[in-house]
Amino acid sequence: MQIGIVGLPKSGKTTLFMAATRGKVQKGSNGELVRGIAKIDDNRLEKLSEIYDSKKTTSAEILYLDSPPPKEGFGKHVGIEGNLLAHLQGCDELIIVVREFSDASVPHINNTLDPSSDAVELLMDLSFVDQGILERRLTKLTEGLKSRKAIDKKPILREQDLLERISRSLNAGKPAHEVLKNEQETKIIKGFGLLTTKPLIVAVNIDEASIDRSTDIEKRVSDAIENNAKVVPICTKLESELSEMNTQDELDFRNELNIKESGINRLVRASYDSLGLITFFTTSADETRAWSIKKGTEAQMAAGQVHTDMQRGFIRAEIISYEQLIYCGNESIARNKGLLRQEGKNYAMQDGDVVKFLFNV
Ligand SMILES: Nc1nc2c(ncn2[C@@H]2O[C@H](COP(=O)(O)OP(=O)(O)OP(=O)(O)O)[C@@H](O)[C@H]2O)c(=O)[nH]1
Ligand SMILES: [Mg+2]
Repeated sequence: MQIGIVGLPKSGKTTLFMAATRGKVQKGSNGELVRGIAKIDDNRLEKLSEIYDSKKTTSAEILYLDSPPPKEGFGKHVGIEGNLLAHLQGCDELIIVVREFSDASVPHINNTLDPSSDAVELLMDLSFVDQGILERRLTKLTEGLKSRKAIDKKPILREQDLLERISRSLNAGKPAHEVLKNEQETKIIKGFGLLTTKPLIVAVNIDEASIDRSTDIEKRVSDAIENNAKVVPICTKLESELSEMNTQDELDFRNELNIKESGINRLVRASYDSLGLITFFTTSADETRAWSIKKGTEAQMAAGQVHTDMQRGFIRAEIISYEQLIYCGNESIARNKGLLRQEGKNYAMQDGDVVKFLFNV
């Protein structure tokens, strides 16, 4: 899974990116965007690792991509195009960063401070890109229609109708994904890389002083956008400072500031939800590890995440839910109680499943 970060210049994209990835980033070569891996915090992982006395504990991960500052320097808002567009098209989700923090030393591109209107502007940028893609495709389809026999025109006309509906919806400020009625329509537009078919999150980069008003700010921005994107207020500067501390200092600091949950965790959770992801665990004395997969993924496909051999030679999966395992205290008690289920290749994995894949290659 990869998530692209977009936003107006100096909105705090890189600060959010550095906080989410705790600075573990790779500089992109050849005009590639900067990439970084965010580890997904999950309390369950440590507990499982203790039960199995694992040597190593590995979190699930999400890849973030940071949009670069405009080549021309600050001052002109350049749209989404070229390399940036190509990278964003390859993302599973986009995060739009809008600025609420005020800082005289960091100018705002529009000389305003209005996260709602910035969010609307960014959503319009995404729609504009999609309109361009649709227009080019519609022109091609019209050309194609001229040379076809009536019988061959049907699929083209169906596609044309769909693209025109999407285009009208975009004009009304609504994202492409709201138009799609069934699997078939989703399939037709799959290869086009429309940005507004992707789940969107609006991260409002707030001042530390605004933390108490988070709920208000969230509601205001949510109301302003004609989009069901999830809005997450987050103080990126503070989060980025906290992410550089060791775990105990970070915890003490959060308690002092009365911030119960890290903003980055809330953001990652929002991503998880909008991408429809769940977590399953594999455990052994060597390693306890969390994996993220789409809700509804079948056991054999899930096995493929761990190792292709496990998918190829899949026999069955031995599964217990995290809650049941914790309740029992360890695996042998759970086994004696008959709580380890044997599931076949079509079993739909559930969040919190602790799994052993049995396979034969
Ligand atoms: N006071 C304050 N400054 C912030 C906050 N968030 C970011 N900044 C500062 O704003 C400046 C721009 O932040 P960046 O994260 O680089 O913004 P960006 O969107 O990546 O900017 P470009 O890549 O240049 O478009 C930096 O100097 C940050 O330290 C905040 O919440 N409060
Ligand atoms: Mg930046």
